[in-house]
Amino acid sequence: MTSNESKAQATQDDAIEALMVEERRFPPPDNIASRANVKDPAIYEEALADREAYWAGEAGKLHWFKDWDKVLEWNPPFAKWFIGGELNVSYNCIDRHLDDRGDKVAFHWVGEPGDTRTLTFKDLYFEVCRFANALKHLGVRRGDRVAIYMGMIPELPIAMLACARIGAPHTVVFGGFSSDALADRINDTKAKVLITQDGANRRGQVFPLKDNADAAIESTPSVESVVVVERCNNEVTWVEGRDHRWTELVESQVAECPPEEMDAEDVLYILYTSGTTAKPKGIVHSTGGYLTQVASTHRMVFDIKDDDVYWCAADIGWVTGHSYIVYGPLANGCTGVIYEGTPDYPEKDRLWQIAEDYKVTILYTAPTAIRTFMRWGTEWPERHDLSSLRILGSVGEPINPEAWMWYRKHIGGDRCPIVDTWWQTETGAIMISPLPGITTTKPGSATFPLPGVVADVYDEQGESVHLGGGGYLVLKQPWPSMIRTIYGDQDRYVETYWSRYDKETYFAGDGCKRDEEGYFWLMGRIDDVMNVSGHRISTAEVESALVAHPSVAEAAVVGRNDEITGQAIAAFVTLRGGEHGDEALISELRDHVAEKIGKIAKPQSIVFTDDLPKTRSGKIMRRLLRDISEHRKLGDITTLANADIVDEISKLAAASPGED
Ligand code: 7RM
Repeated sequence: MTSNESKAQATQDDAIEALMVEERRFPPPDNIASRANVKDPAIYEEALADREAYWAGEAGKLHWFKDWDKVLEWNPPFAKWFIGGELNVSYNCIDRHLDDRGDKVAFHWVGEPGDTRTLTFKDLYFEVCRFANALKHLGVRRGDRVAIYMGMIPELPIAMLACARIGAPHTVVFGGFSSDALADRINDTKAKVLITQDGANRRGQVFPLKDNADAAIESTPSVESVVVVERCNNEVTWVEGRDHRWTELVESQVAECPPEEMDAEDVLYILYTSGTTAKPKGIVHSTGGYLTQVASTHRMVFDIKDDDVYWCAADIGWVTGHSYIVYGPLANGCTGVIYEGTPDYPEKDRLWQIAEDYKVTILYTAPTAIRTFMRWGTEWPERHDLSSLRILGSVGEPINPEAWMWYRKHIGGDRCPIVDTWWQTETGAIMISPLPGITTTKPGSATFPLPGVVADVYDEQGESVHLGGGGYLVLKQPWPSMIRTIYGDQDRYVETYWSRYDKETYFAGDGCKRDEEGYFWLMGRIDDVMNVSGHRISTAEVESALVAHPSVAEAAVVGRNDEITGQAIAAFVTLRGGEHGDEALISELRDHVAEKIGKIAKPQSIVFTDDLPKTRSGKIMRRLLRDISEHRKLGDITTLANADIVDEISKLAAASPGED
């Protein structure tokens, strides 16, 4: 990376200035390129020339009970895909693989305490059918909503697939959210049944899911029955008539349950995004369009072969788990790995142990996890044979070039392509990503929109910004797996996503720059963009510059109100391998940022901390750090993964005066 202070293109007109330049490039390795699922770059042109034909071709790889009459109906901002078509998601994920792959492993499951379970597609079929019948027995009918509040155990995907089988939209709530968060989501969907477990294993402790569920249900009149998986055998209170043990329920059910023939546009699920403020949004996903695009992108982006062992290490309660642990991989008949617990239990090499044990070939995780592994040091992956890996993926946040390089070297042995995949709960599936057999990657760039996806970067007025400039990411054409609405709030759907420019242009809310070669560089949420003396600077760039320093593992940067400059840059930094920071390191880091991107981006203050406040899916909560920096009363922190760190950071920040 080079310093680039006087970059001509970064004019004051840019909605967001693009300051850093990345020179490193990684073409696809021959062994991947020569046998890749997608080898011919002409696919981009072909898809662009006839998008509907392209997506119809992808949809045709699924099993449809009834063909669609029309590919797309676009009444902006409302899209319908594969109109008149009928299919069932659970049938596509399970039944149609039974003849050829009945005995193939669908999931290798690893419990945190060390117990394991293997489910073949045939096993999955029996489990899903029996539980689908159990749901029917509890009175769940097509169209009824079912809430799921569980940890990462096999019954979670089984429950989701059972819902899909009988046409009951599910809403999965992160096992780890509070009872209030659970109650809000149940009440918004008016779910009839809640599926949970006695407790969930988390870093050697039991997290009391059933207790939380009981507390939630006190204020959720819609819930008639609660299904409880016994996982931890912790003590729970029991309400006769309302509560049912999973094992007892399925015992009496037959292992056959005809799949409902669903309309392509029927709702598959509702998933709430933990919005930064106010009420969470219930993102509604469809059946046909959704499955088409998750299966298609999973096959292409991860280059899935029949003998792959694919591991998406996200939580199923996050959209990444829905699309790329459950629906996409199973639709492709792919073998997956699911791990119940935390990566540092019992030791910091747990993931590498599992990758070695199961000879994992594809690993998909988040930048926050990668930066945590960097902080723990290379000794942990070095203890294990990771030579089975062939492709690495990243999702959830901008990945700093340094983290990208570390991932490539220390996990991928310098041999695995990295696919940095940009997408959202709302997009349902990956939208911007390399294709591992075609795309030359650059560390930190999600590269290009996938075939069939039309993206652009706009300035304030809605003009496409010149190459080399920064602005706002937009999607200019509807796509099959797109959000259909916000549950119960159509106006908010239109207002949030389709009103910034016009009603045909989807506003993603992310800053983005494009370099001279047209590569997309995602720069984080626009609410996080700072304004320093009139320069619009993305937090992601300053964070990347900090993480490029050898002592730094992770950094979060926010703009704090400043009388002189409008905003001043406040940085929060965690150091690698238990290092401690002092005044000398603070000034070294400030100079380092100045050198990497320019004086304008020099943090005014730097606070060293052991951890950063993060959501459950690992996204840094910059809003909270802004509140801390500006000494405001802190808002709701219940959706935080590590709420205890907030106190510590507040104390440190109070004790640290800013420099000029
Ligand atoms: C899949 C997921 C969506 C937001 C999105 C971005 C950020 C996700 C990347 C990324 C840069 C990436 N769904 N984001 N992936 N930023 N590069 N590869 O994360 O709904 O939970 O979040 O996450 O800001 O808008 S999500």
